[in-house]
Amino acid sequence: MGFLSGKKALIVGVANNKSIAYGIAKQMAEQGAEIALTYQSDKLKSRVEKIADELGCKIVLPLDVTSDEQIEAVFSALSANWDELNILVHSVAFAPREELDGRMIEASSRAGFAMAHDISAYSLTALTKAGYSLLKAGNGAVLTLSYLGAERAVPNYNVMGIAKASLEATVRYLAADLGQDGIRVNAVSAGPIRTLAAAGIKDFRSMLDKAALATPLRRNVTITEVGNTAAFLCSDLASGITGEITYVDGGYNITAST
Ligand code: NAD
Ligand code: 0WE
Repeated sequence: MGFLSGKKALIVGVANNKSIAYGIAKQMAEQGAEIALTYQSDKLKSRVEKIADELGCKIVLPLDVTSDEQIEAVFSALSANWDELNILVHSVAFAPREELDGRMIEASSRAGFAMAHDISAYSLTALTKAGYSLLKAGNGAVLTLSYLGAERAVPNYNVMGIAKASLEATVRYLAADLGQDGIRVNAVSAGPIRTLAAAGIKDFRSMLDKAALATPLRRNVTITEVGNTAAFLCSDLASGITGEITYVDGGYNITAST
């Protein structure tokens, strides 16, 4: 029996089998959790349905996090099937591609800032708000994905770093507010991983290789490693942990460059 047996989890952010959310869904399913998945658009529907089959998920729903109507529809569909929600995983980020390339002073726009913050940061509050009663009934654990660019000025990460800083602050404010309801809120700050989101980034391959050399473990991390830590943080094994940012980055964040 796995350490998540009997737990019901909604996982938002699977695009394909390289997604960090897929690594999380797989490791949570392996520990006995029952999983529901969402897909951003019709383009991703069939791919996510295939993954749902593989993981034995019976619930697969459309969800664009910029739509309050779609968010409401997801939780009303969920409450028709489940009387509680134990785990909510938020693994979503987006900024206009042009804003993730070059100098901050040139790449930044008001519209890009608004979009990055809406999709990558506010959506955590929006989902938690809409899922509140189900999460309360299930002593829920909420988990999101961050990156070191939230706290350090990483070249080209630009507006996404600012949105991740907002996301990490959101984790602390939600944790402080929802502790009284038995709901925990945490983040994993992952090292760079080659996913669909990373595929759109210039020179990502050489970034990965450079990061590996500068990392205590001398390698990059995998979606399985992120998935295992996510499964732990959302389980009763982590019942005393809330409001935390846990690094799954091979130790990169503790180093100084020489
Ligand atoms: P991914 O492309 O597989 O996942 C990103 C997901 O966001 C996709 O499933 C996409 O459909 C979804 N998404 C984007 N806009 C959306 C919207 N409007 N509505 C609903 N869904 C939307 O890439 P990933 O690397 O697995 O990214 C997942 C999370 O991990 C992101 O928050 C990312 O910032 C974070 N992260 C990634 C890395 C990395 O190097 N890949 C490192 C640290 C943190
Ligand atoms: O959070 C991310 C990337 C998120 C992301 C990726 C894209 C690519 C395609 C958000 N929006 C978009 N928009 C697109 O049009 N990461 C942590 C991965 C990442 O992205 C970087 C990184 C790292 C690491 C961008 C610049 C520098 C480092």
